[in-house]
Amino acid sequence: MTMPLTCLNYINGEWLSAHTEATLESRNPADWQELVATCPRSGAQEVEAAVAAAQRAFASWRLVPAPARAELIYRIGELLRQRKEELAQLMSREMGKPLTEARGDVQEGIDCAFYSAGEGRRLFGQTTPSEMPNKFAMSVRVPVGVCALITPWNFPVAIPCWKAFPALVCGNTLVLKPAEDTPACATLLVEILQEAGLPAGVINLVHGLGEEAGRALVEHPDVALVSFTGSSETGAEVGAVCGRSYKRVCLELGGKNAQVVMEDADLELALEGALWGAFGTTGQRCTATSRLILHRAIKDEFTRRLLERARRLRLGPGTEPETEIGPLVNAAQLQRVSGYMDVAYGEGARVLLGGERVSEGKLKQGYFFAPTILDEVKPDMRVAQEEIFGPVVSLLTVDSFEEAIQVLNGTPYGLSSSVYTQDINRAFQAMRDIEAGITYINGPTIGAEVHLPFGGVKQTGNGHREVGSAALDVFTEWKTVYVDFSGRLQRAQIDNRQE
Ligand code: UN1
Repeated sequence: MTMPLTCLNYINGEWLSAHTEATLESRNPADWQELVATCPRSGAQEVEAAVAAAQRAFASWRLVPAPARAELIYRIGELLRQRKEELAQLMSREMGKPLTEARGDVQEGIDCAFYSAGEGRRLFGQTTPSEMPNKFAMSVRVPVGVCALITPWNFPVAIPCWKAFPALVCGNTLVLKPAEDTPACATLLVEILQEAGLPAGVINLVHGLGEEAGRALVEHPDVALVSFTGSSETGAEVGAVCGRSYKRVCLELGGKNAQVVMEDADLELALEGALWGAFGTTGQRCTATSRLILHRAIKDEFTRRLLERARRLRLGPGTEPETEIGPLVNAAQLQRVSGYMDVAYGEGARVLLGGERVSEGKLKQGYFFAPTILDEVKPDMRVAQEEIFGPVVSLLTVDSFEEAIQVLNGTPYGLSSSVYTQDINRAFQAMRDIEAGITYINGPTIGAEVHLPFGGVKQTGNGHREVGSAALDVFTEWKTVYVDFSGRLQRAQIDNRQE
């Protein structure tokens, strides 16, 4: 067993403990006896220091030319590449995802570094002719200021990276409050940012609970922007606080993503997609497939094959190479997912597979939950409407393509979606009519790439998108500049009108 790590806050270029002695523990969810790390349980005082440091650093960081800021992000990308395996191993121990997936998580961060760094030489604005003679008109992007990044445990490297790198290239300074379940991943990531040579105060790290450190950060008057990924309930609260204090806020919240399988689909392909989408990352992705909407003509055959394959999925610690499904992240999530089984029984759904914790042999000290398939689910049942965030998929039966789209759209969320069909007309109809930020044709609901916008509609978000060039719209303000070189007062809308 490896010695537990002592994670510290990183404020103004220094590693510091909190003012209080209180610490939080990060334990391996595959074996809760193993303490992976401890971190400070920070509060308002640490947040105050971190925001002040970010505020001071902003004065000079915003003036560093964007291509020079980008050089540092390229260096971060290189360092992440060198330390990919170390980060992946730590992630797998700290939050449980299988190593192959943990490597993918770090890779997403690397991709994001190189993509964002490229923006250092773009960050395009616009020029357009003025309506007045001898006058120049343009718009340029300027940084927003101190940004608070509040990130979840399910992508402990990718999500902080995809928020931080575009924000930094744009000239903002940051305070990162990572999830309390993954302080070690966040600490190692910030060490890499430090090693790359980011000036003191440009990135600050404050560990702690959402209710304490997170709340203090969101409420802090010098924070100009909050980028939050988490539950819709917390997101609504974050949004309300930001609304009252005129902060810019970007919310990435829940999902109830569905995969439709039509009667003309390539069933084997749809099956692979369903298994990966529903059970990959133990269903703990906001993009996870939690509903399978099956055309009646293929329902029985598809279900038979799904059961056969899902039954064989190997549960285990993420660090073991043969593991396909890791544990849930903590006791609270185990309780939440188990609780939904009571809901499912109560509503009259049929549990075809799983439905319970698995604790045999070496799994006895872990938060393992069996891959679960619920049948006879009706669109309005809670298990078909609410985000469960575990390896649980609900089967819904439909009689037509129109009904499939209607059922797919019939939840308060709208993140990811998928349709398996060979019919090009249906594919295009789906792309047009599905209410979601992301639609896959003949691919599962998970697997977004970092150079395209990521985010959702309805209660999944508040109109913003992460990554891709869309991230620039989150992390910059437009400044419109008019330069009048006529040497006289020119009144727009008035002096150029004869009538
Ligand atoms: C998330 O679950 O919050 O598309 C992010 C995917 C990943 C990102 C998921 N690339 O599943």
